Amino acid sequence: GVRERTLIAIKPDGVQRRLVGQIIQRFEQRGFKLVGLKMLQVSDDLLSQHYGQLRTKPFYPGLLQYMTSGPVVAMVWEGYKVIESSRMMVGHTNPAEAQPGTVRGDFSIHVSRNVVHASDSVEGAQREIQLWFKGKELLNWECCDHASTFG
Ligand code: YYY
Ligand code: MG
Repeated sequence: GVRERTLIAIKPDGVQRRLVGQIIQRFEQRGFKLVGLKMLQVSDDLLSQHYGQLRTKPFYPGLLQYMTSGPVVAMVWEGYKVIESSRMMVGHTNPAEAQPGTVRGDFSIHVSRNVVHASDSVEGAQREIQLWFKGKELLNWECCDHASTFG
């Protein structure tokens, strides 16, 4: 829907490689609305809930180590079909298979350092947003060109 929301997180490699600005720019430019933003050191507890379904995968220990190796920039973006659109903007999980023009296709070569997270479904997005953000950290706002904001 129009008010759909998704969790986008710039992973430690994205922060360390100074890609935060370029990634945010892509979502602003597309026309999505930023409704939540914070930088955090992710805890093992948060990660094990976030990636719970991957617990039995061989790459899981490495994934946890990577995701806790430095700060992450977590964001909630809102807009029409933002979940599907942002998955396309982020690109294939494995950067070697990601199209040029996607974040992973432009900035990454390996699945273990794929720069960014994006929720993959309506249910997943709701679950992840609740996990990463408190309700009061998400802000509703209207653009300065919206009639309701005119004085
Ligand atoms: O949603 P997405 O990030 O594109 O992929 P997932 O299948 O949810 O896996 C989450 C995360 O796990 C992925 O972004 C990198 C890591 N990973 C990995 O290190 N090696 C794999 N073979 C698959 C996933
Ligand atoms: Mg996923």
